[in-house]
Amino acid sequence: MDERDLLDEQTYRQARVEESLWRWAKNARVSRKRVLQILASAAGSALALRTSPPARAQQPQTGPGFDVSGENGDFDQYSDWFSKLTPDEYFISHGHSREMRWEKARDIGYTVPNEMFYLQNHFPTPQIDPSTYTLTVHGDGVSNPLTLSYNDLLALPSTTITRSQECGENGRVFFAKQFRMQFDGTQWGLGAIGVADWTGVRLSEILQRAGITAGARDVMPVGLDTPANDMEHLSARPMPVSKAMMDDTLLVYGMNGDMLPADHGFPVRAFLPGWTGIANIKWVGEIRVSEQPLLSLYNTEYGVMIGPDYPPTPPSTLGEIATLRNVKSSFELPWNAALPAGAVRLTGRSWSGKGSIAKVEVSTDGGQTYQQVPLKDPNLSQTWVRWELNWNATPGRYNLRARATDSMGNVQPELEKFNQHGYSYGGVVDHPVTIF
Ligand SMILES: Nc1nc2c(c(=O)[nH]1)N[C@H]1C(S)=C(S)[C@@H](COP(=O)(O)O)O[C@H]1N2
Ligand SMILES: [Mo]
Repeated sequence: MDERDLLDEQTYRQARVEESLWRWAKNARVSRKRVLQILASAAGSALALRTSPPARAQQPQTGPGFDVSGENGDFDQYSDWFSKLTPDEYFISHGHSREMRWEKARDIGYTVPNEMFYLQNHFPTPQIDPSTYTLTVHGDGVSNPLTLSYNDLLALPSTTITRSQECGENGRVFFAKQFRMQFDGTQWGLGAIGVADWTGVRLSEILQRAGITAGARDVMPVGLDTPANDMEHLSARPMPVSKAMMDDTLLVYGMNGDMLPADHGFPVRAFLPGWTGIANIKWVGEIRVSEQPLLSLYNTEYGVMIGPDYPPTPPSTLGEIATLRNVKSSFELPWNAALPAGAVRLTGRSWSGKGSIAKVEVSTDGGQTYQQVPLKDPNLSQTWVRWELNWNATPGRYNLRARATDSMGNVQPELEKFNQHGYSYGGVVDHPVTIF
């Protein structure tokens, strides 16, 4: 491919996809001839890469056979991955990740306290000494490469924003439910989300000081957690310069008024409002800036929506890079909650990576009827909103549903579209409740 072609956004994305396809083919021992066939056929690419046929017409399964309350397995090997305590009272453990228990959100305000905030690590939390820590900014996209200490960062102008952060895998277990097949990876319910006040330096401030060039295309924060012998899993994910230069794209060192906790990226993490969790690289020690497209595992093989409903860009693609998050809702109740009959105050939250929330409708009869519920303040863009409904509940088993619409008009669908990794389940969820 001619290098100049990469200046076109579509070609640029295509180049990433092709690289990723070749890698996939190597791992899966697919012949070169077959890869070329796939690349030659846009429609074929989606089919060839689909590991199992999705049952698209299937209705969601209800009943006791399905549970989001945890995984089976021995997670002892992960017992000291994290620095903070992750008591069962606050978290559902999935080994190298910890999901917030939604019922605990009922007791908190708009933000999630640091000790309750969900966790997702690919490697154990590194312990970094702030007195020797440095951040380097380098690459052919800067004319004045920089090395900054922790104190240098703290001395720069600071900004605080309140925004949600959510893992792209949030809700994965509902794909298993809808499609009745196993989706690999952490079987998250809806608790891989949190809202915090994030304090830090604008990334644009640092890039300007580093003399970002007019031709710079991509900016890639790199995490210090990657083991030296495993560069394949480099904790990094590029963003286009347009996102890096936005006013609310930050290098964060404070969370909810405290120092950023070790598990959440101390001393410094990237924070990209609205974008999928992996974009918020923790423990950033290096920022690469390039006039060429940058690639990482997390914008080629992972972090990519692969499926027949994510149209390939001709001549082919693996799929669509997950960036902005979709609309979701959760009740602040345990899964399979049991509540006494009478006046029940149902509470919950809805959120979107694309805007604020315009409307929430709740059903107590499994979706036969919905009623609109009042939204509480605040209702910040790319954050979440709280809502509640007083329900006069009589004994029986119920499926509660909440369906949100964001300010851009995106509505939660009844069923979600298939994607191979099971990212971004945005469909309306049946929350089982027993009234006794
Ligand atoms: N360096 C580094 N950054 C990372 C990760 C990681 O494993 N290493 N995990 C990512 C993922 S998948 C998510 S969802 C968020 C989780 O952030 P939290 O643990 O602070 O909630 O961090 C992202 N940043
Ligand atoms: Mo994630």
